[in-house]
Amino acid sequence: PVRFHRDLAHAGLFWALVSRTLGMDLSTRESLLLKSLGLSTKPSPRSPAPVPSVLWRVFQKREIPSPLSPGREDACWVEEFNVPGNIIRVFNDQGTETPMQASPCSKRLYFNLSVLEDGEQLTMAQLQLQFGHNSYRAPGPGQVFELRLYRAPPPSLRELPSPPPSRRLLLAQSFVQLHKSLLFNLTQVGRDWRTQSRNLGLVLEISVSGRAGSSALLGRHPGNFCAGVDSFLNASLLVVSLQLGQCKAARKKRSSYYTPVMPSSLCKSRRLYISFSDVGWENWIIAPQGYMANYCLGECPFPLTTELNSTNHAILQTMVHSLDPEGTPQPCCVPIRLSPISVLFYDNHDNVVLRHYEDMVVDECGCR
Ligand SMILES: *[C@@H]1O[C@H](CO)[C@@H](O)[C@H](O)[C@H]1NC(C)=O
Ligand SMILES: *[C@@H]1O[C@H](CO)[C@@H](O)[C@H](O)[C@H]1NC(C)=O
Ligand SMILES: *[C@@H]1O[C@H](CO)[C@@H](O)[C@H](O)[C@H]1NC(C)=O
Ligand SMILES: CC(=O)N[C@H]1CO[C@H](CO)[C@@H](O)[C@@H]1O
Repeated sequence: PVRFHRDLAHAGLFWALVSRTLGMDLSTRESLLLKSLGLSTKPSPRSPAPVPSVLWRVFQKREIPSPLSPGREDACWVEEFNVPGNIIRVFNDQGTETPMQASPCSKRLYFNLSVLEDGEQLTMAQLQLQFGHNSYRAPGPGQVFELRLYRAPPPSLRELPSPPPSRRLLLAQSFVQLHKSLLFNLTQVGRDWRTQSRNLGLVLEISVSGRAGSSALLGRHPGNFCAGVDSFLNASLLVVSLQLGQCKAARKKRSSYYTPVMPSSLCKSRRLYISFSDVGWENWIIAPQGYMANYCLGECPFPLTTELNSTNHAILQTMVHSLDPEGTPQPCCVPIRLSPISVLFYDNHDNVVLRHYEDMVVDECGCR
């Protein structure tokens, strides 16, 4: 007999394997699987951005836990940023249709956070501005770049004589050069976008000021500079969130990736490698390419021994089964200890996501 825990991702995978034999059609199987991974449809990235190096770092650290901190591995804590979380998304700027405007150079930024589910708690949001050149130096001596970030104002109605639209300054900072990459803490803004359900985006302004006079614009060709900055500027928002229901207490990582192969019909964990390309997911799952998921199979015969990790109930059930094989089934061989994995993938909007999934690997089986 097979029992399903449909809220478990692993059960989703197991269900897919079993349903193959039950003749369930492919699309139903696949949508069950995707649902258990928190996705509505199968992503098909159109113009996927490169995976940010910070996500590779977090992913690799989870794959190969540091020997310096054994046992300190907590799936719902992101060590790199020192915040709670089990999902990390990198949103690409979608405000690119509006080109950079001159005088002062300004650019609209927009990040669509609506993919965050209601149960997710946003624990961090960080804006990253990347400049293509290693640095832009301010045009004159004593001059600096002034970078201002505003919440975008609501769109003005054309019929009314427009008062200057109200926009709120979030931060203002000066830089002697615009470095390769600048990071800004937008955690509060990200939270507001979610709770007030009104995300109008941001306005980024870059100007030059300093000794040469506050009105000094960007050199002799402000327009050119702005066009240049637009083509050399990429904005993205890294968001960490925590889905409480999917967090279990920290515990030890599985000790080995494989279970010994011993011919036996008794209940135990069997090796099963799930390859994401076998299920046709290789174009949106970035890493891993597959993993050792394992499964439980075997008899739970009378008399049950302690090796079979049986409960008192299971022991009684085998006794009744031995007396009445027709009326009472044997106990089931089921997972009793599962461990998590992390998956790096593109979601339905080409954002890069690193998500931690509980209960993806069978570590131990038992008769229940
Ligand atoms: C944000 O994404 C959702 C789908 O997740 C979509 O329905 C919505 O229209 C998007 N909003 C904007 C302003 O693009
Ligand atoms: C911006 O992103 C595009 C697309 O991923 C990439 O080709 C380009 O090199 C990036 N530019 C910078 C300045 O990082
Ligand atoms: C970022 O901002 C949030 C909310 O204002 C604050 O709680 C958090 O400590 C800040 N993080 C850093 C690294 O400064
Ligand atoms: C949870 C538990 O009791 N696990 C045990 C199941 O059986 C194996 C094999 O005897 C033990 O190693 C586990 O500790």
